[in-house]
Amino acid sequence: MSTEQTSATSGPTPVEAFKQNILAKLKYAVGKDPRNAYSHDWFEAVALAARDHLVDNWEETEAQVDRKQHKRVYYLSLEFLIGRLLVDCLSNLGLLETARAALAELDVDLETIRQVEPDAALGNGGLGRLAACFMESMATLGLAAHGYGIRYEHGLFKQVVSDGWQQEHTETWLDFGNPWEFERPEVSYNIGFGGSVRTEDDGGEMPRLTWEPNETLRAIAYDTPVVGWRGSSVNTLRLWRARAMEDLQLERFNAGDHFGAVADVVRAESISRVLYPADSTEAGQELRLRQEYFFVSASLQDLLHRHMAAHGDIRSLPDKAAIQLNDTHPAIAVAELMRQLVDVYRIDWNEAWGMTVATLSYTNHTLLPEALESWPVSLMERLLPRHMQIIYLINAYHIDSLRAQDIHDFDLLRSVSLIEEDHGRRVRMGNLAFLGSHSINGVSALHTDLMRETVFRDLHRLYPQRISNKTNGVTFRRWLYQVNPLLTGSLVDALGENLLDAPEERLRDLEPHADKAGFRKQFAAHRQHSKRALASLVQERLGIHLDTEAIFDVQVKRIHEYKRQLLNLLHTVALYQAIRNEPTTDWVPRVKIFAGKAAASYHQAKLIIKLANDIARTINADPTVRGLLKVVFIPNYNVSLAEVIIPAADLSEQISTAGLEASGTSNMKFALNGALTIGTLDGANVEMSQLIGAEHMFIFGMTAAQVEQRKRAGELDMSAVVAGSERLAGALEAVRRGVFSPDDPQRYEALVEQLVRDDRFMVCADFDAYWHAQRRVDAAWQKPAQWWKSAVLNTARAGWFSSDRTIGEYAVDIWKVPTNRD
Ligand code: 26Q
Repeated sequence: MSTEQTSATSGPTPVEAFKQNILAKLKYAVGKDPRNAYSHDWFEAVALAARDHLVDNWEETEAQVDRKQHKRVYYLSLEFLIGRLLVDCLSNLGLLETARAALAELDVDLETIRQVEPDAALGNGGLGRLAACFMESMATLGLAAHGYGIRYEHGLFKQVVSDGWQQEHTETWLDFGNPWEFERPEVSYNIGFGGSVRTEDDGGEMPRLTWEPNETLRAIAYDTPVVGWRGSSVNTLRLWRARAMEDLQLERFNAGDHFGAVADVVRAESISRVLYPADSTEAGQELRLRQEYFFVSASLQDLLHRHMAAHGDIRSLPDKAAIQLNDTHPAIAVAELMRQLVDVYRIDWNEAWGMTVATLSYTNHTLLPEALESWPVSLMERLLPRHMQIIYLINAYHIDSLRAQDIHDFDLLRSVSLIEEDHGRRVRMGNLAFLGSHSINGVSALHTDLMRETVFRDLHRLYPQRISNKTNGVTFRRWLYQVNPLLTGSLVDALGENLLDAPEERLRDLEPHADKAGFRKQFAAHRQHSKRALASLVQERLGIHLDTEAIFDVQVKRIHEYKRQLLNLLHTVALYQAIRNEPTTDWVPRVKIFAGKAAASYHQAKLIIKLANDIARTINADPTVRGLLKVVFIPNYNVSLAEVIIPAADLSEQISTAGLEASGTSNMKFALNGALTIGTLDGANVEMSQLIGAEHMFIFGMTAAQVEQRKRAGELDMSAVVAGSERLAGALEAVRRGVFSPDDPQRYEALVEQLVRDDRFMVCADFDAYWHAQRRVDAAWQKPAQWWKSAVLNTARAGWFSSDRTIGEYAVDIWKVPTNRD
């Protein structure tokens, strides 16, 4: 790509200047000499040198928003799954080739030092990665946006696979420091917990209520710059770290209580110690609620402070700030903003409520009932007594207003209440976020429709204007330009350099190239290149050789029953048996690639990982299928591994039970890089099939409506289905009998039993349809002209799935802010 900065008319060349800056950083900031510098020292020096190039624009971006008094956007998220930043930063600044050349002159390979940067894994999966893509798109579109979250000392656990079982190891991304962050000790707020509420008659209309917490800690800001494409605007991701008010209780220490003297410190600082796992069974943990309130309170105090400094009038908040809640995780913001406005700024309740609703908006990411957050009233009362009062009051006013509108239906009132009465009294965070927001959105068309019909059916009837759809997207800078520079080069050659500035529109111009044999050949050659890179990673890490001429059939994502890795594994087993039974058939060589983490306490998911590894070991050791089928489970799936795997995929597995995957975002990344999708009509797959064309994908299986119908009818026993499908029966039987687990033949008995007797995720129900879709894949692969035409068209038609398009929609419909494209 030739997006480099041109040299000035005099002075050193950009490469020379960058090189000198790297050397200066290495010496004066890292304290190393080139002769004894490790890769990590070089990484740090380059990161610091790159950082210098964004600081001016960072200041300028902030100054301009201040000057023009723009409305600001605040994205509140407990997760930001950022990954590495070096190439992101260099590439958006147009410095990638400059840095590469400068390092080459120093005998250092950019690719090597790129690999030593740790992944910032401050998220579990899709929701966290979406937040990271959104941050980049907001900077690219020139929005005055801040991200707010927690600076976890330990991100998502590191997955080690030992004897086929997942083990979790602590992740330590900060061990060698973090050159991207700026600690701001002067930006710090008090955060309270517990205590009581004091009522005080100050002669006004209403008594003054003051929360008097019995525990207070501090939130300290750490800022990371987020550079937009071409470096034009630079936004801030502000992450909070928890600190005790005092590092040491000296009196206790002097009295000899050395551990007791630091107990408060440990307790306070545990709040930002570790990312909470996406595991609903642990959802009731007090620490999680503390994390949620901690970062919400710090963020709201910070943004209110900024608002008052810029505008001096709290009442203009809804005109000057839009706050987006990423799922219900920050939903306590509804009560906290009310508390700030009513108790601190002394705004009257009704006006404060109007301001709160006008400022907040909420994105829902799941319909799974077990993943909907709710907190025991008793816990709320103990930890956040004033907020609990406020929630009761919001609820009371709401129910009153419904009664005033002559709505008395008891079931309806119960379903829209903020308090769940059935399973012990709990606060429903989804309902709180809904009532406290002027906009509620789903993340794909299907998911939004289902939201209207299921979780928020009654609230939607009361507020039919509030729910809208904002289909997810991904940033093309990372998921195309950075991960696939060769393909990007061909696209630029074909369509011109300015493709890079508006790919969501310009990619379509690629369509005619799908009919050109020469272009298809280039496209396929780039895929070969990426497949070789992945094959060498697998060889290095697992000692397994992959044939890069085979179809690379990839399913990488969190392990979850609804995502149906089991369906893919059963297909793998059935294919294995078919190849053995019909050796004369002209089988198409396949490599089945799996990766993904299971929540630590999700036993079924961990068993699925073990099964994948058992199947892989057995099949890879069987000489009868050698060359036709290989299976690998690559440990520790993370953003960096995704960057290697996605451009190397021929086939993208998006096979969730219809109605259960809210959107999916890897589906978009794969299609953008030209993989063909085998998938159900679920989440954003539906829109992909409309925009890309179902004839360029392999769609199969039950629809969401059919799944719903089956569940309602209670038809989950699949014995008859299994009896009617020889292939399915054969695969299940092999797993049940212990063919893949001779060391423990009963290991998968219960798992198979459940698939047959209680097929909640429609694995057996969809098996035959999936098998036949896979045979269509084989047939298509055998017609290369057709396959690569479809591949090119996938890339050409994926433009709409850019997060720039998504953010543009949020900006216009929800936040009411202009973008630099307007
Ligand atoms: C909740 C309570 C307590 C502890 C953890 C959690 C928790 C944490 C993370 C619940 C859910 C998550 C993550 C959800 C998630 O990643 N959802 C995915 O969001 C993507 C972006 O919208 C969608 O594409 C995926 O379909 C959706 O599964």
